[in-house]
Formats: sequence, structure tokens, C-alpha cells
Amino acid sequence: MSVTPRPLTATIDGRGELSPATSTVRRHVSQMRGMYLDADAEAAALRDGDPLVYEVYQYDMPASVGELIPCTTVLHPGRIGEEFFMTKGHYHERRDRAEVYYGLQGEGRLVLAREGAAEVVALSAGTVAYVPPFWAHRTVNVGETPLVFLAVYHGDAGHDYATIETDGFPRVVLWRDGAIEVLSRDEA
Ligand code: M6P
Ligand code: ZN
Repeated sequence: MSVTPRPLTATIDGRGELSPATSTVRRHVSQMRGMYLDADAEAAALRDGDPLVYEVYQYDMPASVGELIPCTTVLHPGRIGEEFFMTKGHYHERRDRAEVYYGLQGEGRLVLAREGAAEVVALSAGTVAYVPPFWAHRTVNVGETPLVFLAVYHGDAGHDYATIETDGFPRVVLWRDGAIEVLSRDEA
């Protein structure tokens, strides 16, 4: 039985942690096996202490459409080979659910994909980004400090990671020849 939430206020501290939070996710390279292009670099990172890639601090709400779930993500700086640290990325299980991101710190990219189409937009402090229904979304930290952002999405949206694990994203964001490059995955 779902509980009707009470009004809530929460704070986001200087490192991006939402408090109070009811769930926390910490993803290391080992929890994203196969998602980076460079398998040798991934293996080296796993041998070299399995770095923490990102943290998510969420205040869970009932899984119904009228609810909104707030969460913050702290995506650490780093690379696996040429590829910048990134989130796993997901579609919403209910594909017609949208999401809003608000950038708080750092310099990143939001990669969006739908049926072969792809868009990559900048996400930094002060950016409001709208993830429309039906678009898969992944964030990438292209800077040297943590990328921190707030996300708000529908209570019943759900996360579909399996489709991304199978299909991947059509764009990759790399550090190549001294510059940030966005390339088609097939040509990278
Ligand atoms: C954002 C939101 C969350 C998501 C998080 C990490 O904060 O979209 O719903 O969990 O990013 O991304 P992912 O779930 O793809 O690892
Ligand atoms: Zn989402």
C-alpha cells in the first residue's frame, strides 16, 4: 500500500548530496562493465581499484504518475581510456514519462537518444535541461571537477537499463587530440 507523502523540504550540500534522502546508489566501474568502448582500459581501471564513477541521492516517492521524485547525481571526473566518466543511462520503463535536470556544479554533457536519433547538449551550473518522453538519457562529465545536477521525474517512470545494456548510445564523448569530441559510436 502506498503512503501519501507529506510536504517535504530537503537541502543539497556543497558536494551535491541531497538530505534527507531515502536511497543512495554508488556506481563503480565494475557496475558498468561493457559500457565503455575500451575494454582494455576498463580492465585496467578494475585492476586499479575499481574507481567510484557516480553517486545518486534520492528521496523516493510512491510509484504513481502524480508523484515527482527528486534526486541529485554527483558524477566524478575521470576517463576510461579516451571516454569520459558517465552514468549508465536509461529509458524510462514507462516511455512517455519526461524528466527535468538542473545543473549545479561542473561541466558535462547530456546525451539523448531515440530510435537512431541522438542529441548531445551541454549541462553545467545553471542549465535547465528537459528530457522529453521516449528519449533515453545519459550524463557525461567532461570537466576536472564533479558534475552535480538535480533531476526530477515521475514517480511511476521506472528505469529501463536493459535496452541500453543491449543497444548502447549512438554517441560517445571522448577526450581526443586535446579536445572534447562527440562522435558516433560506430566511428569512434
Ligand atoms: C539522474 C536521474 C536518475 C538516475 C541518475 C543516474 O539523477 O535520471 O533517475 O538514476 O541520473 O543515472 P542512471 O540511473 O542512468 O545510472
Ligand atoms: Zn530518467
